[in-house]
Amino acid sequence: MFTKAITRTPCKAMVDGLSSANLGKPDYQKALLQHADYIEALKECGLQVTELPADEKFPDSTFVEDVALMTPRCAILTNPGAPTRRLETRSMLKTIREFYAKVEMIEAPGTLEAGDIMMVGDHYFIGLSERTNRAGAEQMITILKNHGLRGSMVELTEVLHLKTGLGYLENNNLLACGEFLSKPEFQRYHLLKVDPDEAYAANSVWINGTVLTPRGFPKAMALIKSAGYNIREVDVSEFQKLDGGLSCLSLRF
Ligand code: CIR
Repeated sequence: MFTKAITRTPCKAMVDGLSSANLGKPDYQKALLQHADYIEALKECGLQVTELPADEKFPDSTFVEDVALMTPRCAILTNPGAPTRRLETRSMLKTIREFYAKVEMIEAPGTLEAGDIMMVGDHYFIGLSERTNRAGAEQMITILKNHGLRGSMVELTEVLHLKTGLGYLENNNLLACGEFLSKPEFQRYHLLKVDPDEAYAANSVWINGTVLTPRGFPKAMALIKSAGYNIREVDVSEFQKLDGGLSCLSLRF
């Protein structure tokens, strides 16, 4: 069960955030409303939410998931692979120290963004992507080991982050699409196969028994419902325009 979450209000500069989506620029006012509803959904799932203020220096800073990994034993500050995001970690360090006595760090030449990490119990799958390199993943595995946890690497080629195409919903249920459907390491799970035309919904998030799903993906919603979950839809269209999914908008721990 999770009890807490950290979010950061989107900044006006988000309209210039990194993107490969080709969906146009986000509407800032709409993004603020969607973000407020996202926080509401986290609270409905029982989380106490720490809301950090907008930081205009970093257009992508609302995607807090990428700059830290929160485990039950320690927190790990990452070293984002995107140069424009690297210094987002500075202010996050101060925040996570309020919650964790133990804070570890990923250091250059290692790069890692925690959108590339999926937790399954005490095992952490780490995607090797354009943002997370082998040195970063190796450092993370060593840190996890030192805290009695485990990690392994997964090569990815089609999507930005590991969790762009995967979402672990607990109880052995794994939402997956595209390149992840055929990977041997995921065959031991009950795969909930997301249609390619609804791939964005593979980034749905389990929080204390409820699954947060993006609005507008009816087939994926039916699939998740059929596995027995309560669903809370959240409209995150403005964040999708920046390649960001539901999980990216919070740190949950
Ligand atoms: C970026 O490219 O870094 C942001 N525009 C989106 C980050 C999304 N984060 C995630 O998938 N964990």
